[in-house]
Amino acid sequence: MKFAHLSDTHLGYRQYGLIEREYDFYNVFNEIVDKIIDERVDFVIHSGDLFEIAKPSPNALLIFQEGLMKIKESGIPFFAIAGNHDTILRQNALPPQILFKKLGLTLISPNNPIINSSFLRENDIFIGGTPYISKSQTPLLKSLLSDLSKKSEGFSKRILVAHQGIDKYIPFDYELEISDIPTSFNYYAMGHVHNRIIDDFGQGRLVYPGSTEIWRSNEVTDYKKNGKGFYIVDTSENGAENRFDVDPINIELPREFISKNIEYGKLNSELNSLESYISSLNNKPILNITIEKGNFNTSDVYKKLNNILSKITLMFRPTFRNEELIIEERYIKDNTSLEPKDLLVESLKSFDNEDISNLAVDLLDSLSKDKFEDSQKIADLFYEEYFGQYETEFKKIIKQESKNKKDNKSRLNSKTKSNKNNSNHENISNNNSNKNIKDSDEKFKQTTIDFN
Ligand SMILES: [Mn+2]
Repeated sequence: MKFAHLSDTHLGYRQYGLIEREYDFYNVFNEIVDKIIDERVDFVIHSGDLFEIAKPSPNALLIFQEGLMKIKESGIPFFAIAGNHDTILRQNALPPQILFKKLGLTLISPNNPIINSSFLRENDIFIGGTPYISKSQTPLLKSLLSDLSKKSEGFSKRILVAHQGIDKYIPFDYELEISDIPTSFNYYAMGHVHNRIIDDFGQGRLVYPGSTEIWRSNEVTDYKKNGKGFYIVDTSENGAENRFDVDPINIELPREFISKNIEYGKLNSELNSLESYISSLNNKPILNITIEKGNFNTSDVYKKLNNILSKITLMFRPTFRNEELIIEERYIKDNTSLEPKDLLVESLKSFDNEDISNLAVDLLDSLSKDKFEDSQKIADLFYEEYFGQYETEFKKIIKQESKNKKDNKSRLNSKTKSNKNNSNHENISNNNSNKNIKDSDEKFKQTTIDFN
């Protein structure tokens, strides 16, 4: 048995507000689709953050639709869960993946582990998982994981799919401690962490395929070390033990992220060599450039950089460490640069929260370019991520009350209800009556909504 595991494709993400970056994410995804088909896998697992936002643009939806259709035409089932980016923290909200049910995508939910498809049954495979669950709901997450562990008993190949941070790999922002995770699975198909991780855990392997493109510039280091792409997982049938071999399939990213420090005294020669290096590239790079060591007029240097670099890079971000200014800065605070971005990060240090710093930098960036719509989106996303859960706490109380009422009502209808509970997703999706559409809604309330 052989499957492809990928995650965090973030389709629709327009990094730095640049349409070229949006297309980079699409191009990488298309390449992955082709490679998945070439590999003749038995199925695909996508561990969340398929799209950048929970209400993707038609462009992003179309790219995914085309890719998924190719995969479906090759007879390959596609299993997915919703990540934090695919989740709207609102009652009755459905993840965008739901749109692709008839094109071969099956959403995995805790109540619906994948065991019924004929291929999986033949091969005695259990695939269970949960969509992203926020930190405030960790007890629920833990209990769902332990339920899934119980449900998987008796299957010979047990796969868990989740989109969560684990303290061992992401110590400042996680929902699960490694000891919270049941050890009974053979393969932990994880998403959320954007670096690539393959670890031994429990009775198998714990794997984060990482993001498929550079989503934040701090992912460059891992890209250079471990590459980006997806994994092919192969179980050899040799011996009694269930061995899951994990092989990376690397995708060369369309565009380089270059980080360059130049001493002011060597500005001209260094710029020349940088220019000739960039002209050897297929696509315009993103360039972070720091000019340091020397007394110089910042705006003169900026003009020079702009003349040379604006044409040959997709974007360049200059930082100036002018010695004269640095001396003055030391009176303010040691090692502080006068870049607005750095000052902002410095002044927000007391929050000790990288997300808040990122939010501020993103807003500074988009607002200074008068991108008000983008800024609003950035702020909305942050709000939903951070305060949606408090809002939800409040809603939970209201919901509990209405649930009590409903429970009373459903006791009266227990006969019909139990029939419905036995019906699987397929039955529901094939039936177009209003009643069943509502029922399918209800199902998602149990899976996605209760988690928020
Ligand atoms: Mn992600």
